[in-house]
Amino acid sequence: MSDQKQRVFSGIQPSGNLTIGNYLGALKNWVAVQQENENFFCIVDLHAITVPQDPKVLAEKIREVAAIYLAVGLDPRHCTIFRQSAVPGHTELAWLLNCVARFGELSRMTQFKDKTVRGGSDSASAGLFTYPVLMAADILLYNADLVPVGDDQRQHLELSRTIARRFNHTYGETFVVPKPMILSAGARVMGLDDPTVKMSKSAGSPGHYIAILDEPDVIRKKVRRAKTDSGSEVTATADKPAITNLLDIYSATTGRTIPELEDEYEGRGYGDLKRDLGDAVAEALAPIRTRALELLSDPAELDSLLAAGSEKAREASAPVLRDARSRMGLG
Ligand code: AQP
Repeated sequence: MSDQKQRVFSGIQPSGNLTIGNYLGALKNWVAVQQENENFFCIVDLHAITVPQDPKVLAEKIREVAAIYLAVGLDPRHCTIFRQSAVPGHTELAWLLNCVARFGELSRMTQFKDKTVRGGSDSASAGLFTYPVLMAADILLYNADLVPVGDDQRQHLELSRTIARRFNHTYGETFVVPKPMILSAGARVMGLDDPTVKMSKSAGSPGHYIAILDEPDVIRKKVRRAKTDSGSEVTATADKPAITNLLDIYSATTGRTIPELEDEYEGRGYGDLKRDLGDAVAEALAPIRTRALELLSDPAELDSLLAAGSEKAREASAPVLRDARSRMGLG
């Protein structure tokens, strides 16, 4: 086996308050794999603007995401942390790949359908429609081997693989075909108020999500108010989507298995589960919150970290972009 490090790429949009879904589905796994790999962790601000953003809030959220990346334990010695929009190669490669991806493929993306259910697709931005191509460009630009994401990104990642293979087939071997890294626990955290929809940071009501930066008492209160199912047994079964979700959050937060937790709560009610889960989540997120707030008190330091990361990302991605251009006859 080669001892060469694998390349890892992933990112989060600065499009709201980062949630425990972003933490359990993505960030926690990034931290777990950072030492053995060469990592590029991006703040995907160009993805955020596919839906309307307040420019002032967006600028603040970019720093907030950088602070959270560091506060959860990403170490700049192992990870290049940077802003997508500071590396023009992302948009340039996205255009090249837009000419490789197919309209029909993009039309089948479920996230686009989900995000346009309310407003209708006619008024959605063209950027929201081509978002998965920009995501493919993000990943392929670094020749990433592994992409640690939550389950909701599975379809987009499959499209990135299709685009890479098609490009390689048409123009010659250029891109590494990336593999998803999706863990079982916490891969799809559902809304506290509605366990049939994925927990999302841009969801309107605060009762829907636990934010990574929520105060411990707010977290306990939100868990206490989370929707439950009929009955009283604490089991992860198909007829109990709300309790299954709470057990999944508990398992991913503490590392304990769901059967272990079911045993522990046998004969006890939902109230006990919620109290202990609220405490466990509050305890896990409290040090992250404290550290993130400390980091946010020095915005210049965060900006300089992001500037250094962007420089490294530009250097790492330039040869890949050059190769892709030249293969297409644009050398
Ligand atoms: N509920 C979730 N459970 C597990 N993982 C999740 N992720 C997001 N929500 C959950 C993972 O977090 C990473 C970053 O996601 P993103 O910011 O690129 O966009 P998203 O997947 O659309 O996340 P949100 O929170 O739902 O954002 P908005 O509301 O802005 O669209 C990804 O790895 C994702 O899988």
